[in-house]
Amino acid sequence: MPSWKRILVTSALPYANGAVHLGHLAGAYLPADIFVRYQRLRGMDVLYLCGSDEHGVSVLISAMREGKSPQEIIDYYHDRNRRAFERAGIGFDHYSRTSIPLHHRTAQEWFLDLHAKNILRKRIERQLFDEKAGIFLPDRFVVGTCPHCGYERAYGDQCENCSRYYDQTDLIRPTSLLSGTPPVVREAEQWYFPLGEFQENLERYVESHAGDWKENVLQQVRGWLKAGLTDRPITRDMMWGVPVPLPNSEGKVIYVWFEAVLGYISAAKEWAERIGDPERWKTWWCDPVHTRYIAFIGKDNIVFHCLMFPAMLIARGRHTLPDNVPANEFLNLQGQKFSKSLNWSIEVDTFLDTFPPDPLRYTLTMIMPETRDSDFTLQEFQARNNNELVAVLGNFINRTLQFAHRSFGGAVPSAEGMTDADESFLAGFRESGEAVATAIERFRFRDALQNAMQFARSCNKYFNDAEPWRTVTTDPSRAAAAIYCAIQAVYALGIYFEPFLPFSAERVRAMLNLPPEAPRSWDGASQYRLPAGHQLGAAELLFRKIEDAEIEEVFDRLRSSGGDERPTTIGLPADTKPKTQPIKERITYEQFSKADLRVARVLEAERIPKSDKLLRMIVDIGSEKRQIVAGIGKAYTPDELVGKEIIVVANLEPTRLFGVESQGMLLAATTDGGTPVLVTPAGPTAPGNIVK
Ligand code: B3M
Ligand code: ZN
Repeated sequence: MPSWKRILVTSALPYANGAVHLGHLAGAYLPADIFVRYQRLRGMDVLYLCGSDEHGVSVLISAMREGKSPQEIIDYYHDRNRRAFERAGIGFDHYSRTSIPLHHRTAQEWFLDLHAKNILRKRIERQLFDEKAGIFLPDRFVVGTCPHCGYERAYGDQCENCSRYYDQTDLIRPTSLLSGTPPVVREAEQWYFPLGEFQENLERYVESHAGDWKENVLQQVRGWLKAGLTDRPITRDMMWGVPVPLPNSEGKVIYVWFEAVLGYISAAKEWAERIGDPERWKTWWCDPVHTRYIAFIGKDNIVFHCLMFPAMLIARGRHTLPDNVPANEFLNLQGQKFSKSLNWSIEVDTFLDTFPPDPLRYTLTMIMPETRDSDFTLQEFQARNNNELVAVLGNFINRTLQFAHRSFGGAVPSAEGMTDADESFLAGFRESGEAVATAIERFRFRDALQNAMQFARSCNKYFNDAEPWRTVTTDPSRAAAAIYCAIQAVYALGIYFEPFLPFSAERVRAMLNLPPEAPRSWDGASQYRLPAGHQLGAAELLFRKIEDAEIEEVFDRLRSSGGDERPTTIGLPADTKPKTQPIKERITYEQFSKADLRVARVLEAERIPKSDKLLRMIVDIGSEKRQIVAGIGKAYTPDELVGKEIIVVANLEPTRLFGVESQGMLLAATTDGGTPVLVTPAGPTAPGNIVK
C-alpha cells in the first residue's frame, strides 16, 4: 500500500502574454485534468493547482508589440486564459498568478532563505547590452546564429531549432530585437544557484524514479546530468519581475524561472487562504512522506521541473519533490508548429466559440503527444467526432435510452429475463474499467481512451446481438433484460468517460436521472445497478455531427491569419516592419533539386462545393493529367483559369483537402493582403517543360 494519502497535481503556469492554444491544452493541461478527474473517481484526495506566469521577457515583448503596459497584458491574458481553461473543463482547484504580493513574498522568502544559508553564489556575468535602448538584453530580446547548429534566428538562451541552451554572449552576430542594432558585451553582477553542487543529490533523486518516469523525460534529464550540471543565474537586470530582496539590488529581479516554479507553492498558499485555513498549504507541500506530487508540463520545461526545482526544494529542505513529471512532447497544427509570431495557432476559447469542449478533449486525447510530437488537423477532429463520438458512443447511449422511453415507459425494465450472456456482459464492466484505469495510472491517456472506446464498441455489439427491436414483440422479457443491461452500461460509460468527457458525463447522469445512492465512483461503475422501475430523465443526443462547412470556415480563418511575417524587431512601430517574408532556413542545391517543377496547362476548373476559396482543377503536365486543389478561388474564377499555363510542383505527396485529393501544388505569390497571384511562364512554352 503506498504511503501517500493525497495527490498534489500542478500544470505548468502558462505565460500571461498570449492566449492558450490547442497545443497548450494537449501538452500540460488536458492530461493533468484527466488524471485528476480519474483519481477523484477513485476516491483520492487531490489538489490541482495552476496559475499565470506573469513575469519574464515574454510579457515585455507582448507589451511592446501591442503598445500596452505589462500590467495590462497580464491582466487581459490571465483572465482570458483562466476562462478558456474553465470552458475546456480543466478543473483547477485554484488558478493563481505570480504578480500577486503573496507570490512576491514567497519568492523573496525563498531567495533570502537560500542566501542566508550561503547557498547562493555571486558572479560577474558577461551580458549583451543594447546601447541604443540603454538596457541589458534579456535572452528573448536578442537573436543571432546558434553556436551549435547555425540556425540564424536563435534567441539568447535556447535555440528553437536544436533546443540547445547556451549563454547569450555565445550567439554569433547577435542583433537586439529592441532596437535592431548589434549589442555590446558588458559585465554585470548576478546571483547564481549552484546547481552543480546538487549533482549527486539529483542523480539519486532521478534514478529513484527511473522505473516510473516516461522515457522521453528520463533521456533528457540523464543527458543533462551526464553533461554535468552548471550553476544557473537566478537574477537579471530588468524592471519587470520580483525585485531581488537584497540591499544595492535596484533594477535587479529574480530570474523568472527561479520564481515561476515557486508559483506552485504560492498558489497553494492563496488557495489555503481562500478556504479559510492559511496553514493548510503545508499539508501538501511540507509532508513529503504522505503526499504524491505529479507535475504536468511540456517537454521544454523538463530541466526546470526535474532538476532546478527539485534542487531548490532539496536546498530548502522538508518539501515535497515531484514524484513524476510526465512531460508531453509538442502538438503541431495542420502539419506546422504552433507559432505566436507566425500567427499559426488556434486559441482554445476561439475554437470553443464554434465547437463544444468534449469533442475537442476527445480528439486531443486520441492524438496526445505523449511520446512524440503529433499533429492536430481540423479534418481529423471532424472525422473523430462524427465517426467515433456520434457513431459509436453517442449512438449506443441514444438508442438504449430512446428504446427505454419508447418501449418501457422511460423506466429501467425488469431484469428477470436475463441470460448467462447478459450476466457476463455486466461482469465485463470491471475488466473494461481496469483497462482504462491502468493506462491512466501510467499516464498513457491515448491508450486509456482507446480502451474506453473499446468498451463502448462492445456495448454496441451487445445491443446488436440482443436485437431488442425484434424480441420486444417476440419475447418481451428478453428485450426488457437487454435494455436493463444496456442501461447499466450507459451508467458505467458515464463514469469511465468522465475523466475525458466531463460535460457529456454530466449529461449522461442527468439522462439517467441518477438517484442519490448511485455512486459516482470508478468501482461503482461495475458494482452498482440502477434498479428496475427507476424513472429515467429525458433522452437527448449527446453529440452532433460536424459539417464540412464548419470545418472549412475555421480552416479558412486559420489560413488567412496564419503565416504573417515574423517581426524582426519588437520596439519599432508596425509600419517600419519589413514588407517581405524573412528568408527561410538555407538549403543546399541538392535539396532544392528534389522538387520537380513543371509547366502545366489548366484543362478544367470548378469550385469545391460550400467553399469560396477552394478550386478543383484538372491540369495537363505533359506526361499525364493531374487533379490539383488550390485556395485561389477568391482571386480567380474557374473560367479565367481554363487554358492558362501555370507552374506546379509535380512530385509532392498527394494530400486531401476537404475530402478532395490534390496531386500536386501550384505556385502563387501572396501579396500583402494575402491575395494569391499565379506564377505563370513569361513566354511560349508547353505542358511538361521543366522549371528550374
Ligand atoms: N511559463 C513556460 C511555458 O509556459 C513557463 C512555465 C512555468 S511553470 C512554473 O512553457
Ligand atoms: Zn541550434
